[in-house]
Amino acid sequence: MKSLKQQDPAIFEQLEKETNRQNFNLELIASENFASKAVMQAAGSVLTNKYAEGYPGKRYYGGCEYADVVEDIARDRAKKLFNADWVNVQPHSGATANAAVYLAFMKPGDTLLGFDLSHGGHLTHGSHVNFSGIYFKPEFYGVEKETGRLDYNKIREKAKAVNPKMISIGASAYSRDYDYEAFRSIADEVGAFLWMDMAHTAGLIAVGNLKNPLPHAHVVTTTTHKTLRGPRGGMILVGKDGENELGVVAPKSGRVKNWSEVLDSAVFPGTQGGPLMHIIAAKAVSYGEALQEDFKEYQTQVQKNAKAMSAQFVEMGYEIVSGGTDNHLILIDLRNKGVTGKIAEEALGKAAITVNKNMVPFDTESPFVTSGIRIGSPAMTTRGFGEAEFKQVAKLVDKVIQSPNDESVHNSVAKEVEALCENFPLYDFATV
Ligand code: DSN
Repeated sequence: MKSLKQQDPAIFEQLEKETNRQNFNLELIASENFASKAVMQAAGSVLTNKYAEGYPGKRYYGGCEYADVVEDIARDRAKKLFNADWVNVQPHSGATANAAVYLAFMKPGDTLLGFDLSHGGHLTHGSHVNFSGIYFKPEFYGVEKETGRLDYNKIREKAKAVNPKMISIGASAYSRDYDYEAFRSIADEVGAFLWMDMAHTAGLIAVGNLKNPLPHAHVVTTTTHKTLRGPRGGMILVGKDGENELGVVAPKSGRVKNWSEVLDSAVFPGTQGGPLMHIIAAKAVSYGEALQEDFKEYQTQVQKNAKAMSAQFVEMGYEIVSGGTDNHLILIDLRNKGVTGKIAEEALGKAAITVNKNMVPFDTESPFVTSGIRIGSPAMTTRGFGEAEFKQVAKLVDKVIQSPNDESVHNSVAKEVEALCENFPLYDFATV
C-alpha cells in the first residue's frame, strides 16, 4: 500500500505545515493539548475499519472480539481514573455525550437551568443556536459582576423560580472550582437531575487536584482531548449506578431503569450508530497514561503555570475575571487596555501566539468581537514549559497587545516564540 505522502501529496503537505505550526507556535487555547505518539498511533490504527454497534459482548456485528477487549480496557481504566461505577466511552465528542444526556433525561419543552454561555458556559447547555436551546427551554445562572464567581444562593433562588427538569454545571471559560454539594442540594430541593460537564477540567479532576463531581452529580460528561490529553472524543460517567431515583422507566415494562441502562441506550441506539473503535483504542491509551504517576505532576504544573501567568498579567495591569484561577485557564478582560478580543486574537496570531477571543461576563461587545481573551496552560505545559516560561509568555502577549497593529512587534515576538519553542521540541513527524 502507498504511504499518505505518495497517495495524496496535497493533504500530506497540509499535515506537514500543520505539524510545523504546532511545533513553532505558542498554543494557548485552553481547550487544546498535544496527544502522545502512542495515542495518535492507536487513533490511526486498523480499528478505523471495524463496525461494532452495541457494547462488548452484545454487538450487532461479527469479528468484534478484539474491539470488545479494547473497549473493556478503556472502560475499566476510566472507572479507575474517576472512581466511577459505570462509564460509556463511545460518544464521538463532548457535544454528542451531552446530546445523549438530554435524550436520557429530558423531553422536548422541559426546562434546563445552565451556566450562561456569555458568562463562560457552553453552547450545548441551552444556547438558542444549539439543539439544547431549540428543543428545550433554557434558563441560565451566571457569575456575579463584582466577583466573577458563582453565588450559590442566587442559583438556588433561580432554580426555585424556574423549576428545571435538569441543572447543568460546567463551562469553557470559568477559572474557579465548583461547590458540587451545594449544586446537589439545589437539584434535590427542586427535584432536578444534576449533570456536570467536566470537559475542561477532567485531567485535573482525575488526579485529585480539583474536586470530583461524581459523588454528587447524577451524570457526568467530558471530552477526552482537553486537560485529559487523549484523542478528540467524549465520554459519560456515573458515580453510583443503580435504580435512578428520579424515575426514568423502560418504555414497555414501566420498570425503573438503572442510570447505566438509561445512558447506554441514549448513546446507542439513541443518538449514535457505530462507535469509533480506533478512537476508543486511543482513549484507552490516554487513560493508561493518565493513571501514571507523572500525570499528576503534569496537572500540578498546569495549575502552577496558569497561576504564574495570571500573576504576571495582574502585575502588568491586566484585569483577570474573578481575580485569578484555580484551574488551567484565565479569562482576561481587555477593556482597560483599549483593544477588543478580536483585535488581540488577530494580532497575537501574527506573532505566532494562538489564543481565542472570548466573551467576558456582562460583555458589551458581540460574540464575534468580544472584550476578552481566554488563555490556557495545558498544551505548553505538555511541551515542558514551567512557571518562568509562562511569565515570559505573558510578557510576549503584553508586547503584542500594547501594539496590535505594529508589524515589527509581530515579527520580533514571533522570533522570540520560535526560540522558545526550539528549546521544547514537540513532534518530529506529520503522520504516525
Ligand atoms: N469549544 C470548546 C472550548 O474551546 O472550550 C468547548 O467545547
